[in-house]
Amino acid sequence: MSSALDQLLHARTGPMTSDLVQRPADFGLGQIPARLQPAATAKSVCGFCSTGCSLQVHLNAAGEAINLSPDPDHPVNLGMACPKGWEALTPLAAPDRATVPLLRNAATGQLEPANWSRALERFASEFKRIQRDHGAHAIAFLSTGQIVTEEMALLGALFKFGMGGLHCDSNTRQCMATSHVAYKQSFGFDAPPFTYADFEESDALVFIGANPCLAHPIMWQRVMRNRRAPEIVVVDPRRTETAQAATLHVALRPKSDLTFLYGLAHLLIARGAVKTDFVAAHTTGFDAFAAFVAEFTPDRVAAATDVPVATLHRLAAIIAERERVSFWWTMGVNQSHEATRTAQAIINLALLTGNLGRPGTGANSITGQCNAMGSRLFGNATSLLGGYDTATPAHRAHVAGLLGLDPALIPDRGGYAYDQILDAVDRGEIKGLWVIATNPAHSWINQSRAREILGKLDFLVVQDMYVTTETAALADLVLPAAGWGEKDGTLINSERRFGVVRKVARAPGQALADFSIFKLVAEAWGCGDRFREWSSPAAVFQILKRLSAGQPCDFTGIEDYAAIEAAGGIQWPWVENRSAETGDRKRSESLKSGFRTPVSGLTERRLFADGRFFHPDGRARFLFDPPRPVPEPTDDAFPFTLLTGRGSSAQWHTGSRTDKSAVLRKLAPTVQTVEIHPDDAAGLGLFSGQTVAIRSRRATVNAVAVVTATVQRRQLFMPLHFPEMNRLTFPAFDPHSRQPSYKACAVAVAPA
Ligand SMILES: Nc1nc2c(c(=O)[nH]1)N[C@H]1C(S)=C(S)[C@@H](COP(=O)(O)OP(=O)(O)OC[C@H]3O[C@@H](n4cnc5c(=O)[nH]c(N)nc54)[C@H](O)[C@@H]3O)O[C@H]1N2
Ligand SMILES: Nc1nc2c(c(=O)[nH]1)N[C@H]1C(S)=C(S)[C@@H](COP(=O)(O)OP(=O)(O)OC[C@H]3O[C@@H](n4cnc5c(=O)[nH]c(N)nc54)[C@H](O)[C@@H]3O)O[C@H]1N2
Ligand code: SF4
Ligand SMILES: [Mo]
Repeated sequence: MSSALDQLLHARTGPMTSDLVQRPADFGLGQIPARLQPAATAKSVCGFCSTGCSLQVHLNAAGEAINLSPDPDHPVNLGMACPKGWEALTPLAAPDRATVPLLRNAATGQLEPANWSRALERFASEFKRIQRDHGAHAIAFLSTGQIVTEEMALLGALFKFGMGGLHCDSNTRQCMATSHVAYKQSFGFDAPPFTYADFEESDALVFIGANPCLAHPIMWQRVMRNRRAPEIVVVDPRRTETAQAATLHVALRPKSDLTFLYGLAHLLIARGAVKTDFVAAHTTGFDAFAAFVAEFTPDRVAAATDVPVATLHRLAAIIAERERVSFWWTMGVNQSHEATRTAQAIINLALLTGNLGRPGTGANSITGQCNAMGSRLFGNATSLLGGYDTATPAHRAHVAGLLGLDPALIPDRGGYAYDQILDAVDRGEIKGLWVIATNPAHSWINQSRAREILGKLDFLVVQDMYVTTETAALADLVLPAAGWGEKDGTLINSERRFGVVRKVARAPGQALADFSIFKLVAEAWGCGDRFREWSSPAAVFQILKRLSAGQPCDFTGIEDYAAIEAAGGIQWPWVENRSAETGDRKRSESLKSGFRTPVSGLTERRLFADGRFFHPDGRARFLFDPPRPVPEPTDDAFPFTLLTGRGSSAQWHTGSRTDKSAVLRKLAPTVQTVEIHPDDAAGLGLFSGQTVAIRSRRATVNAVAVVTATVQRRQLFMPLHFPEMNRLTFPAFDPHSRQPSYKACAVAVAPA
């Protein structure tokens, strides 16, 4: 173990990615100091959002990043990047980076520096003591959609097959659990069907609960390249940046989407817009669905959603008459008390109109974090590695066989979801928690209770790039992690595309890649032997290929990282022996012409072109349930609905990375704001710039008022990027996905 540690710490000063780097001709920049002279360029996929933009990182002769620029020749971003991408290197140099392990001194209550050996020894001894005293499942982890796939897979495998744990989840629960469950139930596998070319090839794009102008700016640029004069429909209670750019904005009542979507299905069926051939050949359950939506008459739907009957008809006409209709959804759908059925109501619209598997169509969930898709496939939280089912003995045996493990090591049931893990901590059932690359003491719902619960743990380990996060402040042990740009591995973007991230900078002090930390924990635990083959991210990539073989996500045709880079990323599935039919020629033609053209091959592919879904009968399912009332309706005491979400393209979640950039700080408010309608502001005597108090049944939080008609009357909007905000939110969850309903609770507002 100490020799493994020595090797790792020593390797930190070893070679970077220089072997993979292209050496351009001399730049002729003789006056510039050597360490700032560009000597070479590496490519790396951006580590913020799920778009997966490719960045060119310019390196000095030592192989260290000097600066970066968007990759001009990449099928995802076509030479563009948003402010976060341009600033991706800046957060690495922040002064609050975690540089050594920190252990809380029981006597003083302070976090104090410790060496890695002592930190790892404490980690193992505390977690083992907890297991001895309270049972094997009294430890848990909460992880992320923001580390590389190889790290996610190693973490899940180590925890379950090495440490004997069961309960683990990630921030993907806050974000993508709904899409995961909705696709799995409807299509038979968690499979977003689209490719980004679909943004450019639609005749109508319907965005539901999504604000891509701000949350996915480069995807939005792809929409702007659409030359088919598309209808752009935005379904969002707020008049967002995206809604302002739309041809039709449907400002529905918050959390009335399910009724609204059933109302659209009703109208489409009434108009005879059902693609009966497609429905008959490729789906089941349509008749029951048609009978169910018969009751969702326009008058009833209008009353329940505040959407005028004429608007319902107009949107139904757009969907019925346009040849290629694509539906896109994000957090306005996924974060709801009835999120899974809402996502499936969108899927149902695409199924009944036959808008799947063709260019410019699809029921398309846009993911959020850079590797949300990796965590959905290889996080090991909700399903076994590669999308296998934990409860099926044959699947467990298969996975164990592929990993060379005793099948008895593989748990025979799924563990708790995120909220259930916290409840178990509250009850005293879980005593040890390991938090990796997420900041629950800011981002989890109903924050006052969340922080209280974290305080009940016997031992909290936080593995992060920074020592200053709200969660690190509560930790008993902080493990210093390398971040994006300081390690290698793959990310999977929203359109199922693998991209490679490269080590282009050295992590500060003794910070280590999460991969190395997991390996060291395995050694400290005494289960390192089970993970000998998991020797490097590149080696794990080969294991993951094996796990994917024969699954819908099969990517056995991708040779290695270099093949991914050469192709500009590769979408799953990409099956062995098909690598020869590359789309390379078409790709360069379409890039040259300045337009994307529908391509099939290595560069871009969509799913379900053959109409075969992943259920054993090959058919997609129509799934539905009656809408339910919102969990916390407004009343006289709390008359406003509080909406929450992204506030600017320059801010990322809890701000731990983006707040470190002076450029990004200039592009966004640096204090908590709240948006309020002019009529409400006038009625309450509030004005822009004034500090107001937002009160819910759980807490009161101050914010600076922004008076604007982008929110409707009796609605407020607060960005999630400031730590107090989630003290207001009401803990409601979707029953199928257990995703929190962050976007609706009842509040009051008054001058502070
Ligand atoms: N700049 C930036 N970009 C990001 C992120 C970031 O933090 N900063 N985070 C990334 C991540 S992880 C994610 S998941 C994505 C999220 O991306 P989005 O989902 O697009 O962002 P949000 O602002 O959370 O929510 C989208 C919209 O849902 C609306 N909404 C609220 N309630 C309802 C409702 O009941 N019905 C409907 N139809 N709409 C509703 C909100 O008004 C909001 O405009 O962004 C990713 N991109
Ligand atoms: N009210 C409200 N709350 C929300 C939402 C909302 O819309 N409204 N959205 C929810 C959604 S969709 C999401 S995804 C969550 C996000 O919530 P979080 O995951 O809590 O937010 P981040 O700020 O992205 O936290 C990531 C952490 O990982 C660290 N980190 C970054 N890279 C690495 C790495 O390589 N290794 C390690 N070890 N650490 C690293 C960062 O420093 C940071 O502390 O927030 C959710 N919370
Ligand atoms: S759009 Fe997303 S992936 Fe692209 S540069 Fe911005 S944050 Fe990075
Ligand atoms: Mo997210």
